[in-house]
Amino acid sequence: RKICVVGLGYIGLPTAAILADRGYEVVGVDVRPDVVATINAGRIHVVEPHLDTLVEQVVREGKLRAETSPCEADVFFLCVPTPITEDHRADLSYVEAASESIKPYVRAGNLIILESTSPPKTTEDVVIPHAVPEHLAIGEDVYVAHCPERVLPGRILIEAVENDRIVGGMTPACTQQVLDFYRTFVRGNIHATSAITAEATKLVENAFRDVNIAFANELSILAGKLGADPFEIIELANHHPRVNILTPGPGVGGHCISVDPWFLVEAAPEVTPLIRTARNVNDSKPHFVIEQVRAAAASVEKPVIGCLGLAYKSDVDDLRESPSLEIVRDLAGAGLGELRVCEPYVTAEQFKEFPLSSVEETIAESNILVLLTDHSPFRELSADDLAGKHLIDTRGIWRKVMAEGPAVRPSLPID
Ligand code: SAJ
Repeated sequence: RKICVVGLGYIGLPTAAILADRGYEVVGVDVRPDVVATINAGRIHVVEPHLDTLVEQVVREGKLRAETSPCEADVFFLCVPTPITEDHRADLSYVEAASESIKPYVRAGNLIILESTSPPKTTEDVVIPHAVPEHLAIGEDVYVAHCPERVLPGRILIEAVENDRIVGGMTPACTQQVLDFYRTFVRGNIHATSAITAEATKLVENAFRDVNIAFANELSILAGKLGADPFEIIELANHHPRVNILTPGPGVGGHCISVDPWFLVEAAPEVTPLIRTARNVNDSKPHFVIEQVRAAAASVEKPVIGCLGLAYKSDVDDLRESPSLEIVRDLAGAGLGELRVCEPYVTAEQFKEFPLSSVEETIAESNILVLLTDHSPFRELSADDLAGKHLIDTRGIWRKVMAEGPAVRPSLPID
């Protein structure tokens, strides 16, 4: 079977490489010629553990090649971005363009699979009218389904194969055909449903996480007001057998959890006040962190603010929608003192917006340390490294070090 994967980003490229490794002939399509050239040279343009060696191997073996436009195939995957606009509405222009691009090549017997996280009814209202030629009947000639990706960045190659999957077809025949195909490369269970349910389920998963992180973030601000340590409260509460609170942070980033809940709000604004409020709570957390830094800077003679981490979460290099980066940008504009910026997973060539300092330089030169991303190198700092600094630890990774080590001044509560 020949497979055409449209969109070679964080989801499409691993998917294409896994399918090629399973023995399929795979053509990956991307509108960016530089991405196509990189992949055809056996290299990759995204950072994901082990993806480089897999792509190198399947390209060398001739099982994967990249093109700037689609071709005839038995199975089409759509793996393109579904961002939101400034006013939190879904931008489906990439899904529409990708669907249009395969239409001239779609034949009887083909499978069309939308993997992009999408608002309810996208498969029916966008993919089908734009991708399926009018003379072909859905569920008889072509089989169309939504099978949302559920992989965690940093573990994509494992989770793409091991995770349970949901296949939501436009008709039961569509579901069955696509499900049989996923069985050839997925080890997790595969659950059959309708397209609309699959679309909603994926969004609900990410909204669930967003709402729970919002609870932790709200709690962290509340605890500060009470003069208590939010991380201690959460640790203690989580000893209860039916309580499992997530970890507060500087806000929620990445291109999934900070985006997808808005698709549910847009679909039914009048009945989703909780989901909307959670989004707003998480989006406002960077502002709270900046106020903490402002209070600390006011208490130091010549503030040098060391910002640790720009990525949206630990041990990845991904800066998309990162609250850490948003905070550093705002601090740079706020003029509270000198700034040092440390991001060990990004090089100066990759990121030119701020000069980057090493961990050692940042610690040595700063009197205020703002922990924004819980990367491993920051977890390994000792009480001696942190001694005498104002610590604003948005992720609670230094609590134990502070409790055991020499006297350090805790971060300031905000009125
Ligand atoms: N975060 C916290 N506190 C926590 C957990 C996370 O502040 O306790 C923050 C992170 O620092 C980060 C953001 O939330 O800024 C999101 O990180 P994440 O690790 O929760 O999730 P993502 O965005 O990397 O991947 C999510 C996953 N969804 C769920 O776990 C429900 C993944 O399985 C999805 O495939 C992915 O979204 C996606 O593509 O939709």
